[in-house]
Amino acid sequence: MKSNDRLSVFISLVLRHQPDAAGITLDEHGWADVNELIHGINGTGRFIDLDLLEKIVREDKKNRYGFDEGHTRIRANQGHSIAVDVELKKMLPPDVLYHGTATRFMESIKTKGLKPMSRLYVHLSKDYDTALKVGKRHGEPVVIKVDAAGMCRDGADFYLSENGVWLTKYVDPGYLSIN
Ligand code: HQG
Repeated sequence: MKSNDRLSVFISLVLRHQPDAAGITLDEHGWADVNELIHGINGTGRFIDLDLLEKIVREDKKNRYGFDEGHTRIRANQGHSIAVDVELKKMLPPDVLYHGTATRFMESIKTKGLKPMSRLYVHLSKDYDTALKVGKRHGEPVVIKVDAAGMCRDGADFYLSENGVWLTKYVDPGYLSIN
C-alpha cells in the first residue's frame, strides 16, 4: 500500500470509528476540526500537513471525506460506526439496489436479513459492479439484489450519502434475491 493510502485508511478509522486514535473528538454531525486532526495524526508518528490532507481528500477514489465550506472542518461522508448524524439526505432510491457480501455470510443473511452489523446503516450500491467490489473485500463475493421499490412501498427510508452510497437501516430477507 502506498503511504498516502495508508494515511487514508487511518483517517477513515479516525473519522468513522475511533477519533481517539488521533486524540480528537467529533461533533454530533461527525465533524472534526482540521487543525486538530492534522495535529492529532502527527502526534501518532505519522506525517501530514494541510496540503497533503487536501490532496488525500481530493484524490480519494470513493470520495470518502468532505470539508465544510471554509475547510476548517472535515468529516467522513458515510461508513460510521459511531453514532453521528451526518445529515444524510432522505431520497427515493432506484427500484433495485445491490449489496456485495461474501458467500460465508449468506446463510445468516437469508434468515436474518441485511443488518448494519458494526456500522450505522446497511450499505447498498446502485450498480452491480460496485457491489461486487465491496463483496470481494470480505472473501468469495456474492451480489444480492435488493427490492428497494418494494421496501419503499412498505414504508422503509433510504438515504444517499454525499459520495453516492445508498443507506438504509435494515433489509428484511423478503426483499432479497440472488441470481
Ligand atoms: C454482512 C466500504 C451475517 C454484510 C464499501 C457485510 C462500503 C451480515 C458485513 C462500506 C448480515 C459488514 C460498507 C447478517 C450483513 N449476517 N452477515 N444478517 N447482514 N452482513 O464492512 O457493506 O472502502 O461493515 O453483508 O465500499 O461490506 O470502507 O459493510 O459483508 O460502502 O469506504 O456483514 O465500506 O467502503 O461489513 O461495506 P461492512 P460493507 P470503504
